[in-house]
Amino acid sequence: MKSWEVSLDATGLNLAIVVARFNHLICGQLLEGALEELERRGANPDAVHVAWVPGAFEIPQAARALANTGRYDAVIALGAVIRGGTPHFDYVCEGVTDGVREVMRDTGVPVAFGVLTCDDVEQALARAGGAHGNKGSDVALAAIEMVRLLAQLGDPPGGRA
Ligand code: INI
Repeated sequence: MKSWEVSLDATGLNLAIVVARFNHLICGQLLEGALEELERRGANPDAVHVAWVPGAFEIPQAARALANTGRYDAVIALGAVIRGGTPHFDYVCEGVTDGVREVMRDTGVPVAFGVLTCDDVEQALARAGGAHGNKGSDVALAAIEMVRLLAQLGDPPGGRA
């Protein structure tokens, strides 16, 4: 059995981050986590471009536009949807998850999904630099991993026998 060995080095990558302003405190912390992780992994800060959008529902449209430029190896989507008393939560969650999946399917550009879907602000804060870590940092790693993996899949793992 052989597996592809994937580096988590972000050196030389061009990355776009789409981040929602809605629930700004939480999203700001997700963004900070993602930027710190990318820098730790060797990304050039000038090669990381951030697009703010009003809310999570708008993330897929911006992610698609960025992916279609052909300039970015991956897009990182960051947002926080918090359950209220109406079905709005479900529609926003469905819109952003379906939308991001369609962008990946249609463009082939990896889009890391860092949109929190939580019952309350406490759950979201715990995942935006609190007790459960920082989802922004986690999905930054996922983006790097997918770029590196996709670049290798045309060749067999371990090189040609
Ligand atoms: N957008 C979010 O990112 N998080 C939310 O929790 C949220 N809630 O609860 O309503 C939310 N709504 C706004 C939505 O994403 C759009 O920006 C808006 O509907 C305009 O299209």
